Amino acid sequence: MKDVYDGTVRYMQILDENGNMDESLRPKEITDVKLVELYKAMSFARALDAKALSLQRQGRAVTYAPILGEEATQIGTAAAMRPNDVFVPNFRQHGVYLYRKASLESIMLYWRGYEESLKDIKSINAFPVAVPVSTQMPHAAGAAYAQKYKKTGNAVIAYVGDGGTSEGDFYESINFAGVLKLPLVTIIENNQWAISVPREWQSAAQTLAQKAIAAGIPGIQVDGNDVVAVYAATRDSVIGAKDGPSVVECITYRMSMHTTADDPEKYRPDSLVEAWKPKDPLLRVRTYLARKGLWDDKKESAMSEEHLSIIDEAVARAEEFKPDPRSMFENVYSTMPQVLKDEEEEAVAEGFWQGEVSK
Ligand SMILES: Cc1ncc(C[n+]2csc(CCOP(=O)(O)OP(=O)(O)O)c2C)c(N)n1
Ligand SMILES: [Mg+2]
Repeated sequence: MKDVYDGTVRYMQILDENGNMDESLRPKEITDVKLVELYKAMSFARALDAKALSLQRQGRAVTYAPILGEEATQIGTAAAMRPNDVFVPNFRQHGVYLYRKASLESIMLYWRGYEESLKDIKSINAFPVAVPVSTQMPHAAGAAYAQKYKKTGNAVIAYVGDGGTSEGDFYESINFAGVLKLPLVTIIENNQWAISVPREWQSAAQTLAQKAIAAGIPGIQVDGNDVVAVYAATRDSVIGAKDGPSVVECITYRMSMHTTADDPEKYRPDSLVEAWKPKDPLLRVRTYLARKGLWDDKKESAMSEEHLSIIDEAVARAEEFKPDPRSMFENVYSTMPQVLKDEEEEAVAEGFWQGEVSK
């Protein structure tokens, strides 16, 4: 008998819960000034989250998937992408859309249920939201194949949840990418829950990053609440994508509900959430910046005010939007069946949705 494979998975943290930075691991481009920018971006994502949740509760959004607690995973990975890299989300990456400069109004329209939402994402090299779990992964692998075939030099950064890593689509995609050495970076946003299914019921594997080993590609685990480590790991993967794919597992925590259709109190004791509060991704950056004299309460309240006014303005625009009922019939069939044509005609004639049709 002999060993034929000897694998390890490494875990990286750079900025700890108490705001202490491991300078030896800190990427040089993450200056203190950059850290202020990342802090602001995470704070903006959090402000939007609170607003969207409250709009949904008032019946002003159809549904919403909160990202509370996952801001460092989203902003850190987004910041590590290059302008022409392709971003493939599942359904929880509004923070990434925001950092990549999708319009806020367009994001709000998505959660208001309009087909016209997220139209601007082509210009930022992003894919649309994919609700069927892990179905974005084969698309991402295909997009990575296209990048390689066309020799663009771009990477494709795809997101999948801890739950999504149990799907065949996930394995097939990283396997395909491994064999063909595609520029695919897979971010596992491990928030410890797949609706009501906890991480320990998801897989007996000790880490989700080790799934990369089976595909013959590198996998790393990072503190997903540490924006510096998330950035560093993703940046390494993005740069390494010219030689092949990799997996970055970000260990974070879903502090809120799965979506507004869910009540976590039915299956998750509060004590579990409490235990993660000291690991908050914003808190540690603020502690670090405050210690360096770069942040204080005055700056915090000025920033919050500015963020709220930007958000309120975008919400107002989204609420004024008049949807075209034809939009929900388009882009499904090349030749629409008669029954749908009839429904479309009826919807238009009745001025379905807010009683108005845009011309
Ligand atoms: C193929 C498929 N099965 C089931 C569902 C219902 N569903 C929506 S999200 C979700 C859990 C996803 O968990 P995870 O991948 O960890 O992502 P998270 O929601 O935590 O971000 C499930 C089961 C779905 N959308 N698609
Ligand atoms: Mg999850």
